[in-house]
Amino acid sequence: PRRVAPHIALLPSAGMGHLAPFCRLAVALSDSGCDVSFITIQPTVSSAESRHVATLLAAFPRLRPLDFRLADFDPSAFASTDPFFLRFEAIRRSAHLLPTLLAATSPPVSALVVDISLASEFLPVVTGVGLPCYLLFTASAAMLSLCAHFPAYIANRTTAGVGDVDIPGLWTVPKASIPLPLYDPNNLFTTQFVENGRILQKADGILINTFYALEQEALDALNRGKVVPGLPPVVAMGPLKPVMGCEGGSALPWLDAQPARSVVYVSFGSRTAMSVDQMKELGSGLERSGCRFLWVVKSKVVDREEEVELEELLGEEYLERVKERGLVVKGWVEQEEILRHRAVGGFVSHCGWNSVTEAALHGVPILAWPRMGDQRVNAEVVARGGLGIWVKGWSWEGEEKVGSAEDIGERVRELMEDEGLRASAARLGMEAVKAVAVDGSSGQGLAQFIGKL
Ligand code: BUP
Repeated sequence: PRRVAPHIALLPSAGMGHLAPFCRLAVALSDSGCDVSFITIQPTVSSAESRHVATLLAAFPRLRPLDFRLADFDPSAFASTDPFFLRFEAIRRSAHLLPTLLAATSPPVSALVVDISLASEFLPVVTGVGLPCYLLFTASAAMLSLCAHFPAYIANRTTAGVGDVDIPGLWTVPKASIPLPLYDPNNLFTTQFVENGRILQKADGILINTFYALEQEALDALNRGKVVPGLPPVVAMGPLKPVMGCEGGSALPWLDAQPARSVVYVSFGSRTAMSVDQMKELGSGLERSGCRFLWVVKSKVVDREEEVELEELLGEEYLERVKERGLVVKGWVEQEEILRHRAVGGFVSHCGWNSVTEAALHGVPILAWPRMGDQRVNAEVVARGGLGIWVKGWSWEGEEKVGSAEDIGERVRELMEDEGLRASAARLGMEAVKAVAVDGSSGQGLAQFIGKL
């Protein structure tokens, strides 16, 4: 009998860091012959997300959009919470509405892939209607190890609060690298994180956007039952290939005019705001480095609130002084096109996991400046994996202290001049390309996942 293509529904969560890997997975599955439904939730928190979804669906009309209307949610009980975490909660509390949405699809859905941040609420609902439920973990395998071990850590700790966390089979994550919200057991994010960590064992599989050459140790520890016994298969599929080109090519003509590998690209991701003081110090560090630079500036957590002009943030004089060597832009750029560009030779990054995987895919060395959340855990992966350098003293969430302009300038020069680092990042880039080929470890991971359905 002719085999029918599986129909896979994908449920992403809030924030570009969560949305981007789902878009990539959707296209990879569809390219492999699967029928794909892409669950969307409107309005999105950031405008970057809504533009991204619109572009995806326009570029790939074979993906079926499924509009998920959330239940009413009153965020007032969580006054100072991050807007993205609040949206996670709103989606989580709408889990009971999913079966009705799925019931309306034709052909019937054969499996769900759900974002890790939604796991503990959606997994029981999905398996309750008899469907296989896979999770997509949107950060590093090292971070997945922390997530899987954290419930046991909390249950067995002898002192209140959080200290260094020794992950069985991997390494010790020092207290300073633990995401800040996890220090507080009553934080909304902590509750979600612990509940999601507890339910991992019940999933049919855990998909992850990483690859063996970068995270062999963590992937082996997870799959050999060292981190937690009884985990389902953890399937590395990365680096998932970026899928588009939406807009914002404004930096490209400038890049085209620069010599090969002469430009350092500077970005702290879509949701990490920087204080004005910190930004000025960074600006002056970039100037001191003497290197050419392309710097994407962001001063608000949610892009819809971004109002201040660059001149106001950095001063007209600064912009005038650096204009021969530096392009400073506000708003969205097409990061993947930039990292792929021959003029780019280094990346000062907050180490959001998508950024790390994009740099790895193109063999661009990273100077890690993690600022919050999982980013220090990811920065450790970058440093251990030979993809970059990490200066541990620079400021972190809630810290006023800044990396000094002098120090930043020196480290940026080091990033751009260290031949050994350039070679090891390039090697990793070649490994990444091999991994995602049809017969590579990640290509095989994807094929096996589809095969099971
Ligand atoms: Br900013 C920016 N252009 O201008 P991360 C980001 N991106 O293409 P984050 C652009 O958004 P979390 C821009 O290439 C990556 O795919 C970038 O994801 C793209 O960090 C994505 O790197 C950003 O994971 O999310 O946004 O801080 O904190 O959830 O990891």
